[in-house]
Amino acid sequence: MSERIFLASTNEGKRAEFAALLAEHGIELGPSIPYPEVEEDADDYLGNAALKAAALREELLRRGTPATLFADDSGLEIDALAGAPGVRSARYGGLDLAWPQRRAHLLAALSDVPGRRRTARFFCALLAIDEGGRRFEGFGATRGSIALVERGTAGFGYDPLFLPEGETRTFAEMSAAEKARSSHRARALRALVEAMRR
Ligand code: ITT
Repeated sequence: MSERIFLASTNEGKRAEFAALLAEHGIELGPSIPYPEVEEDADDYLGNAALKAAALREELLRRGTPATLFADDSGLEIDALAGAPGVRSARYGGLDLAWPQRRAHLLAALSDVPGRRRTARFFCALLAIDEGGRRFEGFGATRGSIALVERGTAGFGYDPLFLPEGETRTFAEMSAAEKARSSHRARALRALVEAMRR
């Protein structure tokens, strides 16, 4: 596969994680290329990743610079909320909420749910398109639970609330390298790179 890959994402947290994760596979993350805003209205993660990847591919073709690229669609699935917020994780509680408010909204939704019933998983779907238009997929999940209060300042999004299984610290209390050891994103990327190198 190409040793450089472009990412279709507006999320700086994801971009930072991918730069480090890709380097472990000997792949460079290409610079951020703005692409027209995508309405992520697919029913599932892979469908939304495909919409973002297609938008960036179109932009690269329009510029006359086709290249291998990929997109990430991910989310937090909470068992006590029947899998919500899931594919709607970025919009949970309303599009205009700042992240501290969104996390507070989630904690409020779980206020009656005791620790042992706060099980959850992070899920990540990746879709890549190479220069020739071939598509590749990779999926990854990490099981854990939702903390009673938020803790930590590292990472992004729901990280201060997520306790990976077997850990006493949230993802936001870990270094990037520690999170990468068990993250849904690291697992999905491993599967994607394997599929592309097969
Ligand atoms: P792009 O679509 O532009 O990539 P986004 O933030 O909208 O950025 P998603 O549509 O995939 O991304 O939404 C997934 C949300 O789930 C995202 O906003 C995060 O807040 C959350 N999420 C996904 N992975 C996470 C992680 O590793 N840590 C914390 N939160 C995560």
